[in-house]
Amino acid sequence: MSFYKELFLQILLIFSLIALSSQTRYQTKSHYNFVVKEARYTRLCCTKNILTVNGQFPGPTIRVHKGDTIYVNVYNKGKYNITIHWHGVKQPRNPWTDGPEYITQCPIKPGGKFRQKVIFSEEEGTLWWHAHSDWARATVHGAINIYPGINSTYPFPKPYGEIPIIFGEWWKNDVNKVLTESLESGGAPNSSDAITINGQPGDLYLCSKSETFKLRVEQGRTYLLRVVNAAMNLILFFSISKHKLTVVGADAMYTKPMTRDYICISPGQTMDVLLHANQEPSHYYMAARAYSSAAGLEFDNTTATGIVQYSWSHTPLSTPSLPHLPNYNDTQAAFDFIRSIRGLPKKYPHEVPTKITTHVITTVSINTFPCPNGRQTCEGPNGTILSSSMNNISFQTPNKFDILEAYYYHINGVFSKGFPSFPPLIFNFTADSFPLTLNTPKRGTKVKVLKYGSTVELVFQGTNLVGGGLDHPMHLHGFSFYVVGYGFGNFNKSKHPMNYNLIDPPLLNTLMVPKSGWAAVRFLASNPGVWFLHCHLERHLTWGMETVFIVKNGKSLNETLPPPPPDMPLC
Ligand SMILES: *[C@@H]1O[C@H](CO)[C@@H](O)[C@H](O)[C@H]1NC(C)=O
Ligand SMILES: *[C@@H]1O[C@H](CO)[C@@H](O)[C@H](O)[C@H]1NC(C)=O
Ligand SMILES: *[C@@H]1O[C@H](CO)[C@@H](O)[C@H](O)[C@H]1NC(C)=O
Ligand SMILES: *[C@@H]1O[C@H](CO)[C@@H](O)[C@H](O)[C@H]1NC(C)=O
Ligand SMILES: *[C@@H]1O[C@H](CO)[C@@H](O)[C@H](O)[C@H]1NC(C)=O
Ligand SMILES: *[C@@H]1O[C@H](CO)[C@@H](O)[C@H](O)[C@H]1NC(C)=O
Ligand SMILES: *[C@@H]1O[C@H](CO)[C@@H](O)[C@H](O)[C@H]1NC(C)=O
Ligand SMILES: *[C@@H]1O[C@H](CO)[C@@H](O)[C@H](O)[C@H]1NC(C)=O
Ligand SMILES: *[C@@H]1O[C@H](CO)[C@@H](O)[C@H](O)[C@H]1NC(C)=O
Ligand SMILES: *[C@@H]1O[C@H](CO)[C@@H](O)[C@H](O)[C@H]1NC(C)=O
Ligand SMILES: [Cu+2]
Repeated sequence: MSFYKELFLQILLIFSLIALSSQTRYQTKSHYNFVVKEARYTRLCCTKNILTVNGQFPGPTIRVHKGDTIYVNVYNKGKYNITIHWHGVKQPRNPWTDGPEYITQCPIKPGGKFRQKVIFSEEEGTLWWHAHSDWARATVHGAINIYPGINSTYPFPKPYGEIPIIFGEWWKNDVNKVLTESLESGGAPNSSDAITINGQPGDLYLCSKSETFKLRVEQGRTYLLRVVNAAMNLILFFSISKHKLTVVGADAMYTKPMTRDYICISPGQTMDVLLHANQEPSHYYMAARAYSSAAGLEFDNTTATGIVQYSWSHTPLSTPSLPHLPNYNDTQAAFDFIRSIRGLPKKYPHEVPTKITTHVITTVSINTFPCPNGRQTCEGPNGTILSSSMNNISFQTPNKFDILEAYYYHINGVFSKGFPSFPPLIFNFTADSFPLTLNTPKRGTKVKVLKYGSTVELVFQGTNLVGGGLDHPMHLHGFSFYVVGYGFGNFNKSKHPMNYNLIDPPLLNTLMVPKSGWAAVRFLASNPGVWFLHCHLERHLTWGMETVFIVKNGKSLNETLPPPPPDMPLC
């Protein structure tokens, strides 16, 4: 390149940087094209085809301002049925394009297309999108950055840079094979072979070092990490060597700044985290590793790394050291962190429901079905088939038609009402052992119907059935809820509500129900439609740890479900 051309480009760059930094608006788009297709990727010395959006893994980032409405044209150029979900986007009065397969829509078949409207309202911070059919979300996912609205700013000084940190799980084999094999065996699906940070496993895995994710920083600057846990089955600890992490947001709502050595994040959750690059210019490892509380459960026990690389430090003094992470079974460390996240009611006025019209208490359980006569392989514990349930119902997802359209068009036989509001059997949910007869749930497609405007208190009670209990990240579509209480042991409705936090609870869409414990949330049912409620550990979802809330129409037109878009995929 000639000297003058280079000079010209340099000047252009400087001017565009000045323009960018003085700009209060970010670069956003109102229309996106998502082409779902296979692409070849090499990780851990093996090459395989994975399903992607636009050939990218992780997929493209969606950038919007608070309150925007966008359209995403989803083209299915792959071999499988697919749907896309906008995780944590409340989609007021628009369940039609929310995405969960056979819950709100029929899948987009190979060769098909669906134009999905995504309506942002109160969300601000980080969310993500992902496939919501079978296990496709393992590789079909990406971040959503929601910038402050017009004339508004962050509740902290504007960060110098914003970087997505997306955790994933990588299997050497095709994830569809992993799923199919586990359904055929009745046992637990194989653990993943690697954890990834922005698609890369990092230095500690075979053939990965040259592509390790690098975060380049300048000393003295502050960066906003937009952290997404897109892993399938792993709650994760994450930390950066010699640096503190300041959590300022969770699930696209700002939170009271909280500075820690590590974070704990479950599948489905997102966090906005400030990183102050305030150390000696050098290279520092970031690392993510599993938190897995279930006794004896096999899990991916590997460590993903990335590198924080200060500019002007081309020759780091020595190999960087790994940050300290809590032990894989340190429930205390996980919950000390999770329970400390608080809302910011002064800046973002809270309206925590205080008069509750609808109480729902539901167990979340791992279960087993006895081996049916004639079946060859039952590799669950003691020759059973693994399952899971809420209030002892293992949810059977319809496979011919979706619940939302069945509800809207009054089509019988797709779902039934009457999801129980309380556990059908009261026992010591968190005992050390149980009669075997408690292990087997019922099968059903039961939904809970809520009146428009009801104020709901929903308590999740973990049980220790089959395997002694573990944590469950429960996710609700269409709403954010206030997490008003957590506890270990059995929930006691005359005792525990007295200690609820109604002052500054965090407003989340995914919460972690502690191992051998419970968690309570409250929300206002003001979004008519059909909304999925499920564990975000993919294998639990596969086994039936889910249900559906149907919120009926309110009185006025603005509280009523509008008709579906004309191009709803057909079954
Ligand atoms: C933003 O600020 C400008 C200038 O003060 C004002 O004209 C405009 O109405 C504001 N917009 C909104 C949405 O508040
Ligand atoms: C699952 O793991 C077993 C044991 O390591 C292995 O034989 C099998 O091929 C794996 N299945 C898949 C689909 O990767
Ligand atoms: C995890 O892996 C480390 C070695 O990498 C090993 O020392 C430790 O025992 C493993 N833990 C579990 C629970 O498998
Ligand atoms: C965690 O695991 C270690 C060994 O891997 C064990 O020594 C320790 O007791 C466990 N802690 C808890 C809380 O289960
Ligand atoms: C396995 O099944 C046998 C016979 O049904 C039963 O006696 C035993 O308690 C079971 N063990 C477990 C761990 O479920
Ligand atoms: C339930 O079981 C646990 C574990 O054995 C025990 O600590 C607790 O006291 C029991 N609770 C009740 C109400 O019996
Ligand atoms: C679930 O329902 C089945 C079938 O009615 C029953 O056998 C089992 O004991 C129930 N389990 C629990 C935990 O309620
Ligand atoms: C619930 O708490 C109340 C008040 O502390 C207590 O009297 C009652 O025994 C508890 N119920 C159970 C089932 O533990
Ligand atoms: C709908 O409109 C009515 C009357 O105009 C108003 O009272 C109500 O708050 C509105 N509801 C929503 C959800 O905007
Ligand atoms: C894809 O979706 C269609 C429509 O619901 C369904 O009939 C078909 O069985 C699905 N294919 C697979 C492989 O699940
Ligand atoms: Cu779960």
